[in-house]
Amino acid sequence: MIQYIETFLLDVPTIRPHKLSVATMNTQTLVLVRVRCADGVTGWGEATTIGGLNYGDESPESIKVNIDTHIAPLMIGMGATQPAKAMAKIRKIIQGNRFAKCAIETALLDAQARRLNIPLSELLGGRVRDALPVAWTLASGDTAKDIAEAEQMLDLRRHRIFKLKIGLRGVDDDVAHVLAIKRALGDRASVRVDVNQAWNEAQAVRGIAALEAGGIDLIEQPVKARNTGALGRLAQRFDVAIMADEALHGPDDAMALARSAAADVYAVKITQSGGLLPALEVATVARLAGVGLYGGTMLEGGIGTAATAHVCSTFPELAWDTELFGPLLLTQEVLREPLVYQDFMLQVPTGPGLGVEIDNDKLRAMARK
Ligand code: MUC
Ligand code: MG
Repeated sequence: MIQYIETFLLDVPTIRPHKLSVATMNTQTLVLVRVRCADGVTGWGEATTIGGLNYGDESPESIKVNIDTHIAPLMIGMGATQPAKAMAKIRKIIQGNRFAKCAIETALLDAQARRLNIPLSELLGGRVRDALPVAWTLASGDTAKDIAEAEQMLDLRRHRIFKLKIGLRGVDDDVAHVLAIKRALGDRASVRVDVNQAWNEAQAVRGIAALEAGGIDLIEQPVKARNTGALGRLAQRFDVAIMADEALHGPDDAMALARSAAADVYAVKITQSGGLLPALEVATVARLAGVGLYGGTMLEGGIGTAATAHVCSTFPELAWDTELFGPLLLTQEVLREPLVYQDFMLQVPTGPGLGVEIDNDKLRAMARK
């Protein structure tokens, strides 16, 4: 039985300012959820947003207050050993709040996998891979700094896929910035861009043509999320792969985008999908529609990153790798042992549940008072 649900907000400084078209992040706020069950098992979940309400329609504070006030009271007393049943009830009663639902579902699945003494991936159907290639986002806002950062990541053998955040400056300035980085890195790295919806269709046509000619591999969410018509026209017009990110809020969007052939690749995010089980559905729609998969992040800390890693480890195809670097952007760690990044990959944890443990002393020190 679910006995007790607690939520925590942790404000963690980033290692450097992280500049997106919608926000500059100097801290990331982690929302952690602890679910305690009557049989003594505890599960953890996490949700993060980007720049408060700059990126999406949930904030860390709204996630916490909606769990505390509306979701947790419904769940107390429910059977803890049937996470899918509990979540079906929550999804029926609670509208929206995908991020809050994701955090809760993660905690329930973590608890159940711990109870069964298996890694979470095995509860989700079983992993087909033990390590995931991880992209790094270059978003210092400065071309020379970004090149130096990329060189350092290559030297450390931590990343050889780089995603550049653009859309804050004019199209020509952004293209010059991206192509300078691509020229410096050459064939040693895959260089991709995330426009975070900043371009209109005409700007996108101009920008993507130049980026494609310069050897860029992937263009993420160039136009507004709801302008899926333009996204589809761009996907058809260009050879370079076009990825849907903000346009994708779960299985229904995955299906609608597939029907209109609006994207070549989906960024699968557990929070944007509304949980791990809906994220698996997004991936299934993509597979059936011939859309490529990419393991996306909302810059989560260790809990949310581990959860996404377990989900992605079950994908038969993961053509575009992942960007599960969230914990590496943060200056502090709330886990007892950090996730392992080596040889350009994140190791999918092998212990029971999420396979990571919260350090309670660190949690106490880091939690917002
Ligand atoms: C996004 O839009 O993809 C992912 C990586 C990063 O730097 O920002 C996020 C959000
Ligand atoms: Mg994106």
